[in-house]
Amino acid sequence: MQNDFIRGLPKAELHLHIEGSLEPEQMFEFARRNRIDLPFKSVEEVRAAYAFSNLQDFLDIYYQGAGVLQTEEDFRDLTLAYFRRAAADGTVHAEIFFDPQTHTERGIPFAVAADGLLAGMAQAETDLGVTSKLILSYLRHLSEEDAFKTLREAEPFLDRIVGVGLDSSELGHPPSKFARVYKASRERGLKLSAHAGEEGPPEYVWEALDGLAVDRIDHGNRSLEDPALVKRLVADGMTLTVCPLSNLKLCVVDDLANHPLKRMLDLGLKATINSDDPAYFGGYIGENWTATTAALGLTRDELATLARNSFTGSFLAQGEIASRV
Ligand code: ES4
Ligand code: ZN
Repeated sequence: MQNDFIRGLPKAELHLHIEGSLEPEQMFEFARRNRIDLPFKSVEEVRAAYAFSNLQDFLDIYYQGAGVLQTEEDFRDLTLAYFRRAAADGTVHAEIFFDPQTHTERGIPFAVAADGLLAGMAQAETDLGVTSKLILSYLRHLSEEDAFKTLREAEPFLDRIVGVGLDSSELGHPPSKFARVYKASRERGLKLSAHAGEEGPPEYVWEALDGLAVDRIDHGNRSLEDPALVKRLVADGMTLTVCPLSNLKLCVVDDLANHPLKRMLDLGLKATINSDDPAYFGGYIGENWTATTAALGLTRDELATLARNSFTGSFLAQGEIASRV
C-alpha cells in the first residue's frame, strides 16, 4: 500500500506557515482563554468559511484567525500541536515560517511569538524527535521599510532563525520590491527563500533568482510557462517547495490530477511536497503526499526522490543532511 510506504518514508517539511496550522478547535480554545470574541458560533461554521477562490480570499481569513494568538504559551501550544501531526505522518524535520508582522502590527511583541515558537520546537525535538528550523517571513503587501524594521526586531534571535521568506499577496508585490532587505538579510548570515510563481508570473521567479539570490523558491508552479526559466532552475538545482492541496484550495490548479508536480519531476526540477497552511487547506504533509500520489500515480522511485529532495533542499548543514538521506 503506497500510503503505508509514504508514512514510513522519513520526510522533511520545508513549506509550512505555523499560523496556518491553527485548527478551528484551537482557535476557539485560544479565543476563550484570551477573552476574544470570534465572529463564528461553531467549529462547523469556521470550516464552512474555508471556501476560497484565490490567495487573497484565504489571506483575509488567515490573518483574522491569527488574532487569537496572544501569549507565548499560545505560540508554543500551536507549534507543538503541529509537530504532533507532522510526526504522525513520518516527518522527521520541519522548517517552519512565521509572519512576525502579523503579530507586531497588532501589538504582540516579536519576542512573544519567537520565544513561544522556539519553546514549542525545542519540546517537539525532545518529545517527538523531530528537528526543526525557524524562518521569518516578510509580508510583501507591506513596505520594504517595514521589512527592515522586522529584521531589526529579529536581531536578538538571529542565532535561532535560519532564514527569511516572503509571503502574502503576490500579485502587484514583485520580489524586486525587497531586493535591499534581502541583501541585508544575506549579510546577516540568513538563508533566503521567497514565494514566487504561485499566482504571480514567471518574471517574479526570475526576480527571486536574479534580484534576491534566493536559495529556495516557495511554490514556483508558474515557472513551467517559461522553458528558459525551467532550464535555469534545473541547472541551479533549485529546490521548489510545492504545496498540492494548497494549490487545489486556492484554485491555482482545478484538479489534483492536473497538478504539475509530476511534470516538474519529469523536467528534472527539484520539487518537494509540503502542506503550506494545513488547517485551512484540508491536510497535513501526509495527506498532501497520499492525495498527490493517488491523483498523479507517483511511483516509489518518484516518492523516494521527493523524500531525498526534502532533505537536500533543506537548510540543514551538509553534515546533518548526509546522515539523514
Ligand atoms: C500563504 Cl499559500 C500562501 N501564499 C502566500 N502567503 C501565504 N501566507 C500564508 N500562506
Ligand atoms: Zn506558503
